Amino acid sequence: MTDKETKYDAVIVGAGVSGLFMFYKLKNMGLSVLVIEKSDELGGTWNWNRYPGARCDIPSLEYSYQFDEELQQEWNWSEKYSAGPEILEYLNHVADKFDLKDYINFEEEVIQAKFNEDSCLWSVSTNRQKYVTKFCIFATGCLSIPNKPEIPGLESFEGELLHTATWPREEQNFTDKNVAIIGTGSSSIQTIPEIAKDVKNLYVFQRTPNYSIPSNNGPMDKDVEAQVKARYSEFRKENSLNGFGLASLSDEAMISESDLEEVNSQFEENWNTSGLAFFGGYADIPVDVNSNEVAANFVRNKIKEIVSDQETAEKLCPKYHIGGKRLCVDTGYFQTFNRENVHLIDLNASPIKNVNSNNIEADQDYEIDVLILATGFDAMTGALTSLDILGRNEVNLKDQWKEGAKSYLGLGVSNFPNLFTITGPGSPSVLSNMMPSIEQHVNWIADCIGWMSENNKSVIESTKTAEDEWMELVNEIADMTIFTSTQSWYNGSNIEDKAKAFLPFIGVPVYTEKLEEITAAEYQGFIFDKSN
Ligand code: N01
Repeated sequence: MTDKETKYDAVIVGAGVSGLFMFYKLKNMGLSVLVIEKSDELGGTWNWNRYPGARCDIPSLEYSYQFDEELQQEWNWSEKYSAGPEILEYLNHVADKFDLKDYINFEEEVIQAKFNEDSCLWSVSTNRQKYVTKFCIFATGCLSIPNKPEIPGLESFEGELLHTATWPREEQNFTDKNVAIIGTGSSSIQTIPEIAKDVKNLYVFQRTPNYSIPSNNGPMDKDVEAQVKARYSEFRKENSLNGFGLASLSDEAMISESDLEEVNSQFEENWNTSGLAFFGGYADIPVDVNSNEVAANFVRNKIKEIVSDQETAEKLCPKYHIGGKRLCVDTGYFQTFNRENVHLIDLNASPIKNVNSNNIEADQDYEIDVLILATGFDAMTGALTSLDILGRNEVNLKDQWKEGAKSYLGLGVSNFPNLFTITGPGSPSVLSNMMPSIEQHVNWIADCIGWMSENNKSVIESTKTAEDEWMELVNEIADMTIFTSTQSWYNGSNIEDKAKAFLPFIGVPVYTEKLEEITAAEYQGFIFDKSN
């Protein structure tokens, strides 16, 4: 660390989808801004998760920025759902078009951010140097800290050990190799059909099965693209009025009020067309356990139709409410279990006893060359609690959040003045289309900073009362749904020692309405220039 301290108006941590747009906004406001990025490339999620089959499960025409009309008109996606490399290409195009790259400090890692109560400035320390900034903005993502669970004997494995969330850039050659994969969440469900094509044997170690809906992906329909582009802003607006902020999730019909035969035929159509939107096909799937069970049963029956071996099919059928864990979208996942070289191992019946230099011991010994961890993330808070972020009285954010993360609107945290989080806990984030949710937060933060400047305010901070009441509301809404009844990364259940608290705000339109009300009331719940 050098003594050199460079002063900025804002430091943005992370150069993914949110960091790039945040930088664009503040740069255009004439602020001095630094972006610090750990990797040597931009792209966040899409830079790190380069496993075969990585693909966005939100349609390409929705998973894209809307802040610039020329950008959204000029970019053409090749498929209905974009693969990771194409999204990376798009983000690089955005960075080039708006001249963002030269201002990003790549391969620099933030270690500590500390608020100085006398100067009301943040000191941000990295592996290279120290910066001083008025605003500190964490654009660190909701799913960016890989979960590496303790698996007995893992350290003694001598083959190739990979994690889907830190996949190497070089192409991996699995031809004729015995490969094991632990975990069956979205990442695994996307990569298994790809990896299975080349390997000698693929051993899938499953603790909990997942519901997955076929993506029905294909080349971009040029007519659909033209129709959307002709009315892009209305299309975006309509989507933002749906519960999860996605197109075609607005059906008002209830299973509880419908004829079951009709429901099943509608499900059949949704199965063949909709992907994630399957969950929104009926308005009561997220809130009524009986209706949820009808949808869950439809998917279980599909699994049993697709998978030839009924013992395997039964193991692949989830027993919890559909949607309780993040719904997955796949390209031929269940079909892959009909291949002779793919084997499902149920960890509930026979847990992993040990990993040795070249095998995994469970119900039997599995000799392997490659072990892939597809074990997910320390979601929503991990990227913030893995750093030392010190606020007033040097309180550490990780200590303040020990009993559960609390944030006001997912944007600000009490005791942490002039610190903003993009899609933080308590905002729709992971239960919405991340792209517009990110844009909503970035626009809000930029407007707030502009408003502060116009109104001679130097320091903004949310109050503890506002934050407590907000998180109560988050939980009240969640308790009306099936989301809290399942162990998932939404509520911290996947990480030992993490507080079990439900973190996303359910309902994009309600969230937007509240955010607008609070802003119109001159940032109600925030205080400005609090004396020390
Ligand atoms: O992670 P996960 P993911 N022993 O947490 C298992 C987004 N995403 O990387 O359920 C054995 O879902 C764990 O088992 P269990 C998307 O939001 C988006 O797959 O805890 N198994 C589970 O099966 C997604 O939801 C896209 O019992 C262990 C798996 O590992 C989120 O990222 C694509 C274990 C982890 O599943 C996370 O998905 C991919 C252990 N000790 C991902 N520990 C898009 O398309 C954990 N597991 C945008």
